[in-house]
Amino acid sequence: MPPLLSLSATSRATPVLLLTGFEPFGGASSNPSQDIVRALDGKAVAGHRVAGAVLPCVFGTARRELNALLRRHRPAVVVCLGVAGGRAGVTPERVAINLEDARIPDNSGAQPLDRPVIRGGPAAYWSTLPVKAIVAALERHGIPASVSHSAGTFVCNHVFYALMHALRRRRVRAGFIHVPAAVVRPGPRAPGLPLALQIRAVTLALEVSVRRRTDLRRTGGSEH
Ligand code: PCA
Repeated sequence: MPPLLSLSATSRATPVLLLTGFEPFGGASSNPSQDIVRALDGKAVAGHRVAGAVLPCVFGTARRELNALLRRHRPAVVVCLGVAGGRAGVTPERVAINLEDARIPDNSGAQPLDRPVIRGGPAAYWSTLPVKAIVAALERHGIPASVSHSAGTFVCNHVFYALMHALRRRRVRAGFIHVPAAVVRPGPRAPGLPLALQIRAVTLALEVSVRRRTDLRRTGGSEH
């Protein structure tokens, strides 16, 4: 069938943007990062095809699945998502650290303490996404956002560190963004953002990640 043939020829030529999220964890029944990935899987963003995948919230397995996705898709850009309940806005992470110290068990019941993600790896890797430009773009659209300097020490940081380690010798822009809880009516007692706004925010973040090779020079630091 000619249309199918030409479709597969186009999709092979189109660079892939790998977008991952996480399954629910810690007793929750949903995870907005999973819902965002499902909404954007297969979509076109800035000349790239989004390949979405949901990772298990399990140390080790998540890292192996991520590495398999990198081998399968050979992506041009990678953005991993996870939820950070309690945060009010969207927070691109600046740094992944070589540490696992789980406050709660992962979805397999494992709870590593004071263990490196990769034995012998450097203490940290920087995100190669334009984190400040992403924040600026979100703010321009009225979406609360800030640069974060800690992705924690649970499975999100584990995946973020493993991602940057896997790509350390490759010119593939990659990083991690924490999204807040999905709430219908955000307020001081219910920090978070509606899911539809989060999908829009991540779409904007992906566009900026594809288009900007260098970050903006603007304030984005914090005192604590
Ligand atoms: N958030 C957790 C793990 C999975 C997720 O979505 C974290 O921040 O580590």
